[in-house]
Amino acid sequence: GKFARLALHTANLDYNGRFCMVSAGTGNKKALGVDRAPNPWSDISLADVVWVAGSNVAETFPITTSYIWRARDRGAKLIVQDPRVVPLARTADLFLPVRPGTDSALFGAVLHVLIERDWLDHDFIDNHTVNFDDAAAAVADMTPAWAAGITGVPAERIEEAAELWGTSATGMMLHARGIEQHTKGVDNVLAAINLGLATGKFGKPGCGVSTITGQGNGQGGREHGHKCDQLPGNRDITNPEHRAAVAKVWNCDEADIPGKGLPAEELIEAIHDGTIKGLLSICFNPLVSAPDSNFTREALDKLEFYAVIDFFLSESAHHADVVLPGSLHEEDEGTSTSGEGRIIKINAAVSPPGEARRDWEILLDIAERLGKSEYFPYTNTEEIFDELCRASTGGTADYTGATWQRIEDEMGLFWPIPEVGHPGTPRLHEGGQFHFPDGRARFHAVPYKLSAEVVDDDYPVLLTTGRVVSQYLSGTQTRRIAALVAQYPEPLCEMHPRLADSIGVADGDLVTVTSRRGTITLPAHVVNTIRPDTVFIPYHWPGGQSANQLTNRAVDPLSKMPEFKVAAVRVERAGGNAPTIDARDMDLHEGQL
Ligand SMILES: Nc1nc2c(c(=O)[nH]1)N[C@H]1C(S)=C(S)[C@@H](COP(=O)(O)OP(=O)(O)OC[C@H]3O[C@@H](n4cnc5c(=O)[nH]c(N)nc54)[C@H](O)[C@@H]3O)O[C@H]1N2
Ligand SMILES: Nc1nc2c(c(=O)[nH]1)N[C@H]1C(S)=C(S)[C@@H](COP(=O)(O)OP(=O)(O)OC[C@H]3O[C@@H](n4cnc5c(=O)[nH]c(N)nc54)[C@H](O)[C@@H]3O)O[C@H]1N2
Ligand SMILES: [Mo]
Repeated sequence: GKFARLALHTANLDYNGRFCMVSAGTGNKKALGVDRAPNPWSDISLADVVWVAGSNVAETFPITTSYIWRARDRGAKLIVQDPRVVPLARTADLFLPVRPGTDSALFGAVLHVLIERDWLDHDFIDNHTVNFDDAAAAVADMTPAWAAGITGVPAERIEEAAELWGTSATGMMLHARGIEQHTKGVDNVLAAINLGLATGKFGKPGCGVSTITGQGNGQGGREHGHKCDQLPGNRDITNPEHRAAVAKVWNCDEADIPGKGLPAEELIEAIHDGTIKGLLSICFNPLVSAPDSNFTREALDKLEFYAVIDFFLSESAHHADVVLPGSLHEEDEGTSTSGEGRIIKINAAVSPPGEARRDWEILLDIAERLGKSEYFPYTNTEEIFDELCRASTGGTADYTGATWQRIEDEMGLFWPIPEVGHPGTPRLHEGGQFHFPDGRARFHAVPYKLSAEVVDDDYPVLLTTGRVVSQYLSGTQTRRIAALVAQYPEPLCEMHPRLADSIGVADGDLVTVTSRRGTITLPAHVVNTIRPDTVFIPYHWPGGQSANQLTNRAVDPLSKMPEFKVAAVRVERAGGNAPTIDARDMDLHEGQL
């Protein structure tokens, strides 16, 4: 962040979490005043009910899953909300087979039932929150019967979810990209938090509504100024006091820090329309990971100058003028902040090979060539960390008391750590204290909205995208590892037998999937663990195998998160005379999923 602002002097810096957990971050700040998981993961094991909404935890967060098993060992109930019977759902007490893009209707109906049955924590609502009445008014008409029509989840299961959540003394809800990567991702998160606030499930052991952050340092990245609107300590780049505090530590004039820049998808659009002509990217493979990849490719081709820092020649790097070989995390030393808000230390195991350099050394060298070395006087990464801690002092993500020695000795430290010697803060909101001047959390009224794209005669099937266990993100690393490629060598189009029958394909047959933006051909994977009106395609592959040829660039108005989890598509048998089908008629039959 400091390099972009002071060495390149650009406002236009953003981070790949813009495609990952920004909807959760925005929702958390609006409702709780702070963007961090409210609990350490050890709280998951203490919950009497665990509700997993839009996360395939067993495949994407195997370590987090073990905390859920510990809760199960104590007898905790498990609710899973997903259009697919993901591995964790096989053992759930209650499965909510939600139609992609309709989670806020489901959460709204659960709040409706909680109110109707008075499964509320009135003391908590009265003393620690505001705006309950607005939230309640917004769900007055959201009956389970109404929500069943929208979500495809039977009304009785919605009632059962409300009962499990509303009558359990403790409960944790965990959500990830399934509810967040939507044009109403922030709404979904706010609707989920409403359920925690209504039942007083914050600030106590075994209680919380929490996002499961994605990438290793996804949390740290969004705290310390990689975002277009942020400065270290989770500070706001448009706030004069915040700017002045950071300028003091950076030893620059406040006016030298540029203002708010464009978020990632708008950056790609500004490149496409010619407003931005140069790009430096580090740890980013937008040709595979950004929505609407044909549009992204056109944008990259229009750049007058493109430099990439990566350890592999990624698909995006093929479009670069200059590629600077950077480092793997095994080759570098520093801290990373986990999804729990725990700062951990990563130690180098090996040195970068050949002409590769450590990422931070590359940035420092570029700063020097630009004549800005006065701002980057570091001789090692510990000095960078110490400065970052000072810059965070007084911010929400306050690292003041963190040192490398303590992080090593104490197996990580949870922020805020506002003074030297402070023990850190594993659980937030204890005593019902939230990060607002009045200390109260905010309920939000969440009306139900449609996704940016809805199914119609031409594109009658819902597409959702995500991950498989053996591949990682844009695949630059895992597509090179034979044992992982052997497990899942190419993307498959997961579909229900009823959809497969209606288009005349069997498991393994090639299907062509077409959206308004692109078309790809891939084998069908016929499974009875997905809603019949939905297909799922993992996104780890480039080019003609890329799910992002199909996805939509529409973003959430507040978080600027693209809608990776819903697009309207046509699915046909490849090459053949495709029978016409209407998956809108393919709702669940009683007893399915
Ligand atoms: N093996 C592996 N692990 C990973 C990664 C990886 O690439 N590979 N990536 C890491 C990163 S950066 C991230 S962000 C996380 C992501 O972790 P997750 O969010 O768990 O993974 P996804 O597969 O993106 O999506 C989760 C689930 O959302 C469901 N879903 C789709 N649409 C909807 C919807 O509208 N509503 C609901 N309720 N559910 C829906 C999908 O069926 C899917 O099962 O995983 C991390 N861990
Ligand atoms: N359709 C669809 N698209 C999605 C998603 C989805 O669910 N569906 N999920 C989104 C999510 S949650 C995420 S997080 C993004 C991820 O999107 P990206 O961040 O673009 O993908 P990555 O594969 O993590 O990494 C990008 C590049 O960084 C390089 N790299 C990794 N580590 C380092 C390092 O330490 N130093 C350097 N210099 N380079 C490094 C890798 O080789 C790779 O080329 O994708 C998003 N895109
Ligand atoms: Mo992510």
